[in-house]
Amino acid sequence: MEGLDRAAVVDTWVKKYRRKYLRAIRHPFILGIRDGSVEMSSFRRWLAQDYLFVRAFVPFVASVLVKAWKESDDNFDVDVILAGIAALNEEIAWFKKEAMKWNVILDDVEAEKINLDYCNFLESLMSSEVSYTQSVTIFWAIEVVYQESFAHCLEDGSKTPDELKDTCHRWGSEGFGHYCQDLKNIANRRLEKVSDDVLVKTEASLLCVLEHEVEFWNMSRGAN
Ligand code: HMH
Repeated sequence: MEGLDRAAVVDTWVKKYRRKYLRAIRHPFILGIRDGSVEMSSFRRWLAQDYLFVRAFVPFVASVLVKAWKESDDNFDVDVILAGIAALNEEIAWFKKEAMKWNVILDDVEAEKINLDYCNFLESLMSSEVSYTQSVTIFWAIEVVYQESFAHCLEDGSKTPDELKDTCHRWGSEGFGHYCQDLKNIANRRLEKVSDDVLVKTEASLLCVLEHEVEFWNMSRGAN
């Protein structure tokens, strides 16, 4: 019974924190993309800042890969994370191309404080003191916020402008959805077996991700 109870820890957290989760995946910035009302200056700010975020996200994901290699009993984990790193390589190239389309000079962009705070949080999780289970759960959470957000902009009834669709497909596509599902399955499999201490830490850091994501959208929108 206990196995059954804890089989889907991540899902119980998403339910428990539904309101916070919705705030991250249905933010006014995303709703503005979906209904076409987003300011182009906001979109350009998001693009530039997210490029810097992704550059910092890569070493974090690399740290998750190292932990998977050391701690995981399933080769599948390394395969999924490695595919994630490969996708991030492609994503960085995409940002450079997209930035040209929007006349954003990436080399001139400085990270805003909210972005730096998020990147520092990621860096704190790169420590070898942080367990693989916690890291991979956080990795899933960061990816799924974008997946759910941008998929919403592609659903029936959305009025996403054509020039923003490429961005939405990057994270809102079915393929990215499957990848997030793989990460979620890994997180759930690991969380089933860990100590209460790791569970408590992971739950707390999951909430931090949701808060950082909301702040990141606020910053992009220019609400700060
Ligand atoms: C801020 N969160 C932020 N940027 C991203 N690119 C992702 C999540 C998903 O990759």
